[in-house]
Amino acid sequence: MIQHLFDLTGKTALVTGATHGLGMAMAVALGKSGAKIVVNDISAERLENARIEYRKEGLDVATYVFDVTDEQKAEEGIAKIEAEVGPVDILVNNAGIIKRIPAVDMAAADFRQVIDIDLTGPFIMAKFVARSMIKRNAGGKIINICSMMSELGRETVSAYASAKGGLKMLTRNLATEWAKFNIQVNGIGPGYFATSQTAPIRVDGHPFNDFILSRTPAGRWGEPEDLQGTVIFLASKASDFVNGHIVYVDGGILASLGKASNE
Ligand code: NAP
Ligand code: GCO
Repeated sequence: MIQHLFDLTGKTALVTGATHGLGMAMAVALGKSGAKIVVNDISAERLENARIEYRKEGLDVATYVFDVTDEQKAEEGIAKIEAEVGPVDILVNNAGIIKRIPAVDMAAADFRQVIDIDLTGPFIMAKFVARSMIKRNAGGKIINICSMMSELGRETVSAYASAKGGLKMLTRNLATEWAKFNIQVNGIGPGYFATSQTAPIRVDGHPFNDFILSRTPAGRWGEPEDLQGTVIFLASKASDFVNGHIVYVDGGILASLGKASNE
């Protein structure tokens, strides 16, 4: 059956920052497609709470707490996962933060922290996972969670846009470097999604909420479940000849100039 192209049975998928939000939705999709799920986060408490939520979805996940920006802890964490759960076949670099601060007011330390978590962290994780894939001659899938800000700027998110723009190019570069090892490195670029990260700008009546509803041709915020088909595609055999591609799941934002306010 053609569905075998999307079957992840026997695979192990590691999703960073997946105690809620987009990461959890993607991890659930990969788990329901047959993969063994490993969830990372920076908070042991949120990992424990998330385990309960995953169980409600019928998934018994493994959890590992470490900071993706800490190279030694990340290397140790991945080694522990591979020893206790099994080799990582699929990595989803989902962990990320945003700081909404006007550039003229942003401290370099704040800028650096966003770059560290949103760009350096994915590099660190991809490096150690790919090192193992290459050593095992196993191939694999690496999926980086990019953003509309990989393509567009907007006020107050200079660090985040720089990180996510860099993550698009890191995706293309690693795809180039590792394709010969049968490792496909791609990205997902979500539009504007209803999660805790966007909660402050999504409240009813908030000007940005109204803006996004008019700027998105689909006329709604994305729901985390809207990413599930795309992450299964990029994690499965179905994308074995897809390299360095960012799949934008944005309700049409990047396709559209937008509409006049009186339309
Ligand atoms: P979120 O709710 O803020 O979740 C981010 C997750 O990353 C949290 O679980 C957080 O852990 C974890 N995290 C933060 N720093 C970490 C670190 N150093 N090491 C390990 N984990 C860390 O965000 P989201 O809305 O689900 O977004 C997930 C990803 O999609 C992010 O990369 C974001 O930039 C991207 N994205 C989001 C949207 C959107 O509209 N929501 C659109 C495009 C792209 P704690 O909660 O324990 O701190
Ligand atoms: C913002 C939002 C966005 C989304 C996402 C869009 O403040 O503009 O948080 O950055 O999180 O990245 O794709």
